[in-house]
Amino acid sequence: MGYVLYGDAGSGSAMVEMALAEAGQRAELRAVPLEGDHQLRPDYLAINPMGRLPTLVLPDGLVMTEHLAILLTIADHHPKAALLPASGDPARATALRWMALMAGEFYPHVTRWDYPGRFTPDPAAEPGIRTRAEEMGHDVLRVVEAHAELSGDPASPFLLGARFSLADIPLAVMSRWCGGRAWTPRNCPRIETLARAVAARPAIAPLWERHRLFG
Ligand SMILES: N[C@@H](CCC(=O)N[C@@H](CS)C(=O)NCC(=O)O)C(=O)O
Repeated sequence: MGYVLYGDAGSGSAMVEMALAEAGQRAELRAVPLEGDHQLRPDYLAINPMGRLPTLVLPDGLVMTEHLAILLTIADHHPKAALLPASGDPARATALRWMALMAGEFYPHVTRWDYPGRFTPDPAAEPGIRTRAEEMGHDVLRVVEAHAELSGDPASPFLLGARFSLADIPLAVMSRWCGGRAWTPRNCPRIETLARAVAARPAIAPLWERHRLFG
């Protein structure tokens, strides 16, 4: 048995597909359309009780949820691909810092943006929740733009300079969400350079296209 990935186009499962592709791995894809809330159906909740995408089933049958844990596990399982700096390397701490920020601070705003009705009983309040989620997501990107060591130079575009790491994938993908396709190029040129460099990587380019992350 190989990897089995539950996901949907343009969702968090795109990040997992990209990480696997960088490791030279493929997954059997199982569609869980967010349209129609298939992620909340009992058969999927039995696999991922949070009702979220992605879920990755490892070749040994272990079920993994939470994209950050999944990406770190992929890096552990494929050490030859060197998807993250080695334990003890300060560059690893930098990569983990930005991965954790995107997972812990940015992703919750995506839920508010996608499902504002979960956060208020008042339908009239939903547009305001969505607007604030978008603004707060953008604030997170502004922090990365200003404080990560991003050069903005296409020759050295990544969070670790010229060295690509798994940390670049969530930043690139999430920079397209919550209105980011239009906002990020105008406001975060260094992140935009990183996103374009990630999108151009040979292993990732076809996935970036299939998940329709530009335009
Ligand atoms: N903490 C989760 C969040 C995943 C998440 O929110 N995924 C979205 C799709 S990008 C989702 O499944 N939304 C459906 C819902 O919340 O019902 C992770 O990091 O993997």
